[in-house]
Amino acid sequence: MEKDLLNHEDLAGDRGMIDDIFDETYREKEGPKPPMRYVWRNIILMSLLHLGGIFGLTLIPSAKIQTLAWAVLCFLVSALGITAGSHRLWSHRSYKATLPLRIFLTIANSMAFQNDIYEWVRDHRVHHKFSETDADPHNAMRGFFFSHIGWLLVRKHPDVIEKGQKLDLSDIKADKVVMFQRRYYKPSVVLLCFALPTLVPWYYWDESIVISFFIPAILRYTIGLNATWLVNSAAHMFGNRPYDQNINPRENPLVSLGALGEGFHNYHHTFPYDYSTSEFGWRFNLTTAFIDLMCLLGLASDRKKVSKEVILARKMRTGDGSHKSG
Ligand code: ST9
Ligand code: ZN
Ligand code: ZN
Repeated sequence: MEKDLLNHEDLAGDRGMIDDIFDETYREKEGPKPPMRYVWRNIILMSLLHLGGIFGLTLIPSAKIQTLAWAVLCFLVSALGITAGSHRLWSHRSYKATLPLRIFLTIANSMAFQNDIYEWVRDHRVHHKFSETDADPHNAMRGFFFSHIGWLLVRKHPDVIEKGQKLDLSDIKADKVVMFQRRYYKPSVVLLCFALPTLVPWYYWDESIVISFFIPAILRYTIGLNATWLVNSAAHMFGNRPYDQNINPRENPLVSLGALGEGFHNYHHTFPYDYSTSEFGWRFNLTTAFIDLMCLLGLASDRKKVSKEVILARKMRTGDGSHKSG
């Protein structure tokens, strides 16, 4: 059953938290900003990963077709671990998932290696609540590079930590699957993000170990990261704002295509509790199709959806008018 939500009390009751809703009262501290502190370990590892990804690209013509198909499958599964998992389920509580589905999404999430679900959710809720301020971990006001990858290469702004500590994460702490993943995160990543994608082509169809490592593991991981980061960078800068022209996040169909439906970012920041992150159903939105399939199979339920009337009223009130012509 779809559920239409109108006010914050409904939301708090229904989802168990409202800490992904923008806090209009927050003001950045005045005075000089703290200096950036580089984290050289991350700078070196991210550079090596991207060089490895480029090397993986050059190997594509020599790879077996099964290996390429396997890399695509690994991409899709790991991407769903982020989009349907840490994003729409755990950060926004936009639908409910049964234990078997939560276990699958957690495995997929470790394959995506984007920090454990607990940390991802904590950073993502402060991103929505204090969007485009010092308390936003990937504050897009600091430019494309910072919001894309730079924020992972420096120490966090103290306000991210200060505001993040006040978030309600009780729902996440109560999820035993999430806390189990946090406890065993490192071995789960070694196994699921690197070992499994490498060993399957090498063992089952005699792919060379170099190609097995650099395409389904390294290149697939690098593309997954960049597709995700584009939501924070490109979808905060390029595109229309049909729902709220007073905020920076934009509608970016190209980003949606690469990120399985996560580029409808003006809609998403306006209605973060909508399980579909868009008003257009399955269009450019494999994640919505996946969640709908899970509901059909009885593995998910309680999809939250904003009604057409509420969307239209909001467009008229705060939109940039870009949907009227189209
Ligand atoms: C990665 C994540 O890539 C990507 C997330 C993107 C989000 C996108 C969202 C868009 C929508 C969805 C789109 C999905 C599309 C998917 C498409 C897929 C195809 N609140 O962090 P530390 C405290 S990860 C409260 O070390 P530093 C806390 O006590 C890539 N407290 O801060 C913490 O300790 P603990 C792989 C907070 O020292 C302590 O501070 N991973 C918060 O400043 C220290 O935390 C990496 O590369 C908070 N928000 O270091 C690792 N934050 O955790 C990168 C912190 O024990 N990370 N605290 O509770 C790091 O190395 C570090 O975090 C750092 C900052 C160097 C960046
Ligand atoms: Zn979100
Ligand atoms: Zn955003």
